Amino acid sequence: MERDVLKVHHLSNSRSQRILWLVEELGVPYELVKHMRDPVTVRSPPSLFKIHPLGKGPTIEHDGKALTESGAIIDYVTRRVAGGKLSVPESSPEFADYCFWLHYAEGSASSSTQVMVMSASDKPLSSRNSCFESTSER
Ligand SMILES: N[C@@H](CCC(=O)N[C@@H](CS)C(=O)NCC(=O)O)C(=O)O
Repeated sequence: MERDVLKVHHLSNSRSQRILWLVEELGVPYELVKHMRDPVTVRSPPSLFKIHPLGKGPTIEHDGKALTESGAIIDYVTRRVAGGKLSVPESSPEFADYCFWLHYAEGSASSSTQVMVMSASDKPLSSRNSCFESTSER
């Protein structure tokens, strides 16, 4: 069965940069769709909500399905699109560590990191361009 080309929905100044990095490292063919944050609210534009009801970056589309959440996207793309490249098979002794790091990033690590990032700037949240702006100022 012929499969769709992977479509990567990239939101400006966001975590979806990591998925672009991933697909470049994997060397898989993909189509890039760019979405710009709303300049006033800094939220995702309506175009991203049309792809998935959460309207988050990153989101991908593949084989007629939209998938969001970076850990899930990394797992899906490495296994299903890249045939296991950069992934770890279940039979490997490193599989448990692989699962831990893949989910720790957006689980426990992300929430505490965001608190630090958000409190590291004197600018009010409403005047920042992205969740990364406070780190790039320093
Ligand atoms: N845990 C999610 C977080 C997704 C997320 O919050 N993305 C942010 C960008 S870093 C976003 O879409 N913000 C725009 C909005 O929520 O309107 C993931 O890892 O994909």
